[in-house]
Amino acid sequence: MPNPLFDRLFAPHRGSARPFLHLPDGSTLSYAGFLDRAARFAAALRAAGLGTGDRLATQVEKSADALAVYAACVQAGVVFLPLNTAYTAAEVGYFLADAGAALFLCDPSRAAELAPVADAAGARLETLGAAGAGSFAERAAQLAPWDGVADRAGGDLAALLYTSGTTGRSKGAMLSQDNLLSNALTLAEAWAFTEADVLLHALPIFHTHGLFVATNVVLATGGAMILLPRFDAAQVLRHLPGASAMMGVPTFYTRLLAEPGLTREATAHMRLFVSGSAPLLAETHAAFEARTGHRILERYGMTETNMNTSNPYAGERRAGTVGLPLPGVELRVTDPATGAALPRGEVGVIEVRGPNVFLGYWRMPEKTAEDFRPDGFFVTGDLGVVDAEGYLTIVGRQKDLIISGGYNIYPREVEMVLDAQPGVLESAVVGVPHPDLGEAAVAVIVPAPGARPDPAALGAAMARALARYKQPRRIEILPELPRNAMGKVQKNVLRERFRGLFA
Ligand code: MLC
Ligand code: AMP
Repeated sequence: MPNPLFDRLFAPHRGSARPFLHLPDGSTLSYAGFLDRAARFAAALRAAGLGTGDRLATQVEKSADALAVYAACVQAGVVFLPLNTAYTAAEVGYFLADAGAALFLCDPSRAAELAPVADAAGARLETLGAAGAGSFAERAAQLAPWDGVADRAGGDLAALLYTSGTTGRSKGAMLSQDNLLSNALTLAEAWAFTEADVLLHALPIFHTHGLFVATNVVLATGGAMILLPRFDAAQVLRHLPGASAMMGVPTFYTRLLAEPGLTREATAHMRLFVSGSAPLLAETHAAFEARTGHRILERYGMTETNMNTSNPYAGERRAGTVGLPLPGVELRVTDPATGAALPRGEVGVIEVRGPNVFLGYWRMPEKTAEDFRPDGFFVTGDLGVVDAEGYLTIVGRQKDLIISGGYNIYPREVEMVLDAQPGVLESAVVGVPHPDLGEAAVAVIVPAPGARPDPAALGAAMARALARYKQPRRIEILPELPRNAMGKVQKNVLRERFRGLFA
């Protein structure tokens, strides 16, 4: 039975003794071993009653098993929904309910805390820990590997990745098999990946970058990955000699530059460094080249669209730009007011169309309709300009969004938590430059008349509601927020005022 994603990315490796994952404990998992693990998980999914189109949510630590669950979902036709390990129980509860997840896998250490939210959402809870621990892994170990493959079409849903909305409510981006497969094949070719590659993988695997860009490109070409639990500059440097390529967010590169061990010799055997998910400063690009001789290849993507543009592998990599549209991706820049296409050289909203662009937002037809043009172009909300040679530069964002260390923070979501606290009249959350994270969130609070909000209480309220990375690094108190004639909060004024906070 056809299942394009499984048939192309996974099935060709069946029985292969080639290495797929080099793990932190020094062991190596072959493709055959990985697929056996996945097939046992697929059997466990089926035994739990999950079938094609059902949703499986995971909030688990990065591991070979966590990746094998992704493979199992593809094999069994189950929609994969990975969640950031930093999400609080309150955040997780929303995703489970909104997605209608049938099964939720969490780390054994958080089972007690998360059981009530899984229960409330009607999701069955199982656990998955490191190295075969957890009820789901134990159950799978008892089962024979499933040797079937679910029947899926290219247009069928493969994954649901949540991305926050400007209204504060997260939206599930529906990614089809074709969305993921087309992008994996395009990137593998554009970046010249082969089975000889070893990718140093230090990104989280619950977002597009680490999950689809990194993992699918390797699966498509049969190379291997050094799977590190998280980014740690010293650890990355230790593992570089065994790698040929690395993908990271800009913070990876600024942190590596702070290490004296980052030298031309240490990176001599590397053939490619890729950056994305947030703007890479031209000075970081230049500093990295001066130290290592490597010109970082910057690309631009989004959860909803996978990767859209990339600097060329063989041609000129222009610092400060995100390169050219990838093959098969159409890109235009339009007037934010009229939607009319703009000529090269003019700044406008970036719109994209192609096999990489998602199906729409889960159970939000109005929101989906709002973000697509009638001719099928998706409005990214990023502002950009295309130069005479076709290179795209991202100059800003139309959407109110902070990108901190490659994670998105939607100010509205944080403001809603702050506004609900006693003594807070209103709040505004803005992103200001941060040397390590690119941008960091700052909350500006206006106290209610006569009130003196307690910063510790505000911090505690945010810790209950929001993942740590979303919690503002600073809370500033002002008597009022700057507003324009229409009464709209002038966030640019606040950004200017606090731009030196972390300098
Ligand atoms: C961690 N913290 C963050 C943070 N990451 N705060 C703000 N922004 C972040 N990105 C919190 C921690 O919880 C901790 O809290 C404190 O900040 C300091 O942590 P740290 O030890 O310095 O952080 P670290 O664990 O090293 O993580 C930093 C990081 C990580 C940059 C390595 O955030 C990371 O791996 N980012 C990659 C994100 C990513 O993959 N994005 C791709 C999205 S897909 P405390 O309690 O100690 O104060 C996408 C599409 C595309 O965007 O185009 O790719
Ligand atoms: P996410 O919603 O997490 O997928 O984040 C997608 C957003 O990250 C995009 O809409 C851009 O704003 C931003 N982004 C991704 N890659 C780049 C890049 N290379 N330069 C600047 N911004 C980027």
